[in-house]
Amino acid sequence: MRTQVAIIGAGPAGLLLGQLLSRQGIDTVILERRSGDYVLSRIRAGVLEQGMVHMLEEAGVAERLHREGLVHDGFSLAFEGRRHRIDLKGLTGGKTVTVYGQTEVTHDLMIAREAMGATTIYEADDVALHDFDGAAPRVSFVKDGVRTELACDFIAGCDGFHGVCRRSVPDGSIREFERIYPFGWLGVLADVPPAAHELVYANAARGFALCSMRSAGRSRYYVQVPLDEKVEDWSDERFFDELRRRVPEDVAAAVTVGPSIEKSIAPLRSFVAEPMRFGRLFLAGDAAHIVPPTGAKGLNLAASDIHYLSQGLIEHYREHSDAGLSRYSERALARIWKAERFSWWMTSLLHHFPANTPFEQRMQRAEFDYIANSAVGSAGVAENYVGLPY
Ligand code: RFL
Ligand code: PHB
Repeated sequence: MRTQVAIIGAGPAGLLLGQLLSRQGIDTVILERRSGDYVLSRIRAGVLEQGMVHMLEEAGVAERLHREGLVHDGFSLAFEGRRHRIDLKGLTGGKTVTVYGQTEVTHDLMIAREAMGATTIYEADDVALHDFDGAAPRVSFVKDGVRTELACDFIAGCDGFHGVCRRSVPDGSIREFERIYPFGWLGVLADVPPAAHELVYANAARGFALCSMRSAGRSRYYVQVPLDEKVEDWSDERFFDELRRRVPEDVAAAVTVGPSIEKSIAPLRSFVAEPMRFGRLFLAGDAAHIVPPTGAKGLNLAASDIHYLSQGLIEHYREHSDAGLSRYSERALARIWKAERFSWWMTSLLHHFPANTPFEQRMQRAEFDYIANSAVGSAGVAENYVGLPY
C-alpha cells in the first residue's frame, strides 16, 4: 500500500487534516485503532472557537454546524455565589463561540471523508512507525490478523495523548513539560433543558462546577472531584445535588434533574511536547499537548495545529516548498503555549486546590474581583476564550 500522507488517529485532528488534504487532491490513509462507532461514543468537548468554525467551513463540513450549533455571545464566571458575565461579543469586537459537540464534528468529518472516497482503516492494531527520520517512511499495522505495510511521504501523528507516535520518537529528541492537577472532572450528559442560556463556570466553597450544554434539550454538567473518586459512587441524584450546591442560587433553581446518558471522570493535566516534528513525523492535537478542559481549548488547539500542518503539506505538494513544514512546530507551539497559559490560569482561578493556603484563596478572590470590576480584565478573558488569532 502507498499514500502521500499517512494519518494515525481518526479523532478530530486526523479527520480534519484528511479532509483539508483530500480537497486539495492530496492522498491520505487514516489508521485508527478503534471502530468508528467507538470513536463517536466518546463524549468530550463542546465549545468551538470562531477560527475552528472557519476551518470546518473551509473543509466543507459546516452546514449542519451552522444549522444546529448554538452561537454564544458570552458566558458567566461565578465566585462564592457572585456572578460576572463575560460579554464575549462586546469585548472582542463581535467574536463569539459556537456550542456544537465534538462527536458531531467527528461525525460530520467521517461522512465527508466517506463521500470523498478516502481510505480510513478502523480497528488497525499494533500500528508501528518506521524510517521516519529518512526520506521514505513506512507505517505497519495489523488488520484482521494480517500485517500490512503502508509506504508514505509523511506521517501525521494525530493519535491522542496515549498514542504510539510521540512514543516512537528516539529518547531525548522531544522535551516534555507537564503539570498534573490534584482533582478531576465528573461529567454528566442528560437530555434535559440547560439550566442557563450561556455557560456558567463556578468556584464555590465545595469546589468547581460547570453548567454547559449540547442543545436546547441536552445538558452537560461537571463537578470537580478528588482523583480517587469512583464514578460508581455517584448516582444521578448525588450528582445533581452536588451540582446545585455549587452554582449560584438562580441557576441551581433552574437545573432540571434527569437520568444521565453518560457519566465519566476525566483527570486534569497540562502537557506540551517540544518540538512537534521529528524528521517526516509531525505531531498534532492531543498527541503533542493536553490542556485542562477549563478554558475549552483542547479541541480548538487540535484544529489550529491542523491549520498550520495542512498549510505546510499543501505548500509542499503544490509549490514544492518546505518552508511551511519547517516552521510548523514553531508556529503551532507559539499558539499552544498561550492556550496552555489561559487554561492553567482559568483552572487555578476556579478550582478548590487542597494545598491552597488562606493567602492563595484570597488571591483567587482578588483575581475574580479584578475581572468583575475591570473592563480590561474582562477583555483579556474574552480575547482568550474566543480564541487567539491563527
Ligand atoms: P483524540 O480525539 O484523542 O483522537 C486520537 C485518535 O487516535 C486513536 N489512536 C490510535 N490510532 C491508531 N493507533 C494507535 N496506536 C492509536 N492510539 C490512539 C484514538 O483511538 C483516537 O480516535 O485526539 P485529537 O484528534 O487530537 O483531538 C483532541 C480532542 O479530542 C481533545 O483535545 C479534547 O476532547 C479534550 N477534551 C476536552 N476538551 C475540551 O475542550 N472540553 C472538554 O470538555 C473536553 N473533555 C477531553 C475531554 C479529553 C478527554 N480525554 C482525552 C481523555 C474529556 C476527555 C475524557
Ligand atoms: C463541555 O460542554 O463539555 C465543556 C464546555 C466548556 C468547557 C469544557 C467542557 O470549558
